[in-house]
Amino acid sequence: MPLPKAELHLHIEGTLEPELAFELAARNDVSLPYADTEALRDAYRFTDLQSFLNLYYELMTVLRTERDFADLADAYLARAAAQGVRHAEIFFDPQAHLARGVGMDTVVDGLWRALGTSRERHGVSTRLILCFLRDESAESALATLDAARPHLDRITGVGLDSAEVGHPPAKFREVFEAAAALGLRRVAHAGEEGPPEYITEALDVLGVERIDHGLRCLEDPALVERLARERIPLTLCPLSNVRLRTVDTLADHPLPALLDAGLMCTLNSDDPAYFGGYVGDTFDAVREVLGLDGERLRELARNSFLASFLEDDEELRAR
Ligand code: ES4
Ligand code: ZN
Repeated sequence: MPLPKAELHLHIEGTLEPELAFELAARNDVSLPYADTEALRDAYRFTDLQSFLNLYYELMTVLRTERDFADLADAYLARAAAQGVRHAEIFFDPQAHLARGVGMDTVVDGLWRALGTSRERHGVSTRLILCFLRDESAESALATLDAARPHLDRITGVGLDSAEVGHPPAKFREVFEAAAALGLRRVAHAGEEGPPEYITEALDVLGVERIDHGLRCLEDPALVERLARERIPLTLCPLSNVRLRTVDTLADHPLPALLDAGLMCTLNSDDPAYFGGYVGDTFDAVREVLGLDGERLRELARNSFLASFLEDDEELRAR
């Protein structure tokens, strides 16, 4: 039996497996510039975040209908459940779809078809987190939040993702303020490729409750101390860091140092279809390669529930 856990850093578009991508391409008459799933998998050799994002945005063009989004999310939830996930807080990137003429209704209604039945079908409770693309404008983020207004009963929070360097959190002050005023929870990717200052800015300017990645905090001891003191959760994604060359190998991953520093760490899969594993695979890999013992692994699993947006009683039932 895998450890029961929550997944807090998961881009639903990043769960698009090659087989489903080709199936949806055929269903929607979209042509992909790859001969077959093997040729596509061959393209999964990334040098940095941007090289991955290029493929991520290209492949998601096969997602066109409500049914596509429902199939995508359902496939993820089934896989996650099999690896012990009891609760998933799921990112989605509406701007990437709106830009292709796929409406907010299609995206949210489609995802909700799967999320709304996930508890019964997979035993996994869910939350939806709308991410703004930080390499798009602040105005576009505001327009996206506006477009999401009819769906806010199904959206728990907002996040910030895509190409980090050159797009500091402060660029999105206004939209995060608006989101907070609407009662939305806030998270942001920071310190993945960007500097430690972006982590501080995400906390102080955007008011985020968790930091997605946050690896580069280690370059600033005072920041590490603050994150530990304030129990700010980091949603770490070790397999992602290896594939995007943020760390050389998994054996070099600073997870042990982050835990030793007293940080509230969680383990997550980020874009599992692209990075070689789901969250259970991530737990297995850090156990094998980094030699984390059972106590440390249980601490990581427990942190995932504590850092989640579940309310107390619901949290206990999910465990
Ligand atoms: C992402 Cl790994 C990562 N970093 C930033 N933005 C993203 N969107 C999807 N995956
Ligand atoms: Zn991410």
